[in-house]
Amino acid sequence: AIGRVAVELDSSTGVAVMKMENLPVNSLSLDFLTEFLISLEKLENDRGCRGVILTSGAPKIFSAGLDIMEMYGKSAEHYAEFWKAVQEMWLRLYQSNMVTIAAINGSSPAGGCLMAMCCDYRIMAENPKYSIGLNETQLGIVAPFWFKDTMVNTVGNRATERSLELGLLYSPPEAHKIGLVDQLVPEEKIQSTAAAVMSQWLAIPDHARQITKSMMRKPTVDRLLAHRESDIQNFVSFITKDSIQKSLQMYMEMLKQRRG
Ligand code: CO8
Repeated sequence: AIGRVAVELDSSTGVAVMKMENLPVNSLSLDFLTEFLISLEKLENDRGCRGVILTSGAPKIFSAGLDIMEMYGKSAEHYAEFWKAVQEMWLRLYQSNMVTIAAINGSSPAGGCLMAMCCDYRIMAENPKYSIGLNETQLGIVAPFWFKDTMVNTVGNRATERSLELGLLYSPPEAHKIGLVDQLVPEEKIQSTAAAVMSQWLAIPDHARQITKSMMRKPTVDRLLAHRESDIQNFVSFITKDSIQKSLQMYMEMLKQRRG
């Protein structure tokens, strides 16, 4: 471990807290995704672990989503490798046998929102400065079909259509209203609430819950598995376009200028 994901497993409860610590904003770089996957896999294979609370150690940010620098000015081979890791993260998290709860203690755009949506339950801190959503179109890029599917499974077709076309980032009350998050709590209560919700979920026999989860999610997973290679090719050919590279560059500049 390189130290970008801090894992603490409480062996008396069987609950692990996975804290993302890829400072400053928990962007999902290739290195970070690799470490995240190793940590998740370890817990998945640990019979003593039944539930994971996913949260952030970065102040005010849950995750800034995919690392834009991984999608800018690199080789086609690099883009393909990066995209494969993003797919893998989604596949593992969305299908985890463990109970997964997102304790969203900061902003969560794009890939950050995707990670949260992969969990079984979402609790968000009710800080009005935080926002969550799939804002890809605002960057001039398009969320892939399996991001879209994950959102449809979370909030339904109409809310997803509007969200995705406009690239909406929701405040906590708005996110709660459309069902993008399940519960809002004051920031200082987020970890204790996650632990309490976890114990409710763990009261259900694992086996029955796991089969049910798989029944709900497998068709969505199978759709990516059937098109995994073409999805990588699509990403590479899209992201290497001059116009898309230009959009990303302008977006990065806008992020920098917005500061201060
Ligand atoms: N990737 C790389 N670097 C980032 C990212 C990111 N996603 N987000 C922020 N940073 C950098 C900033 O550029 C800045 O760098 P520097 O210090 O060198 O100037 C540093 O992190 C800190 O950022 P801010 O100063 O902006 O910090 P704030 O606390 O003011 O704001 C936010 C934090 C809210 C996270 C803000 O930075 C933000 O909105 N970031 C962009 C988030 C975003 O739009 N992410 C989308 C990524 S795309 C994605 O996840 C899905 C892509 C789907 C694939 C598409 C197929 C083609």
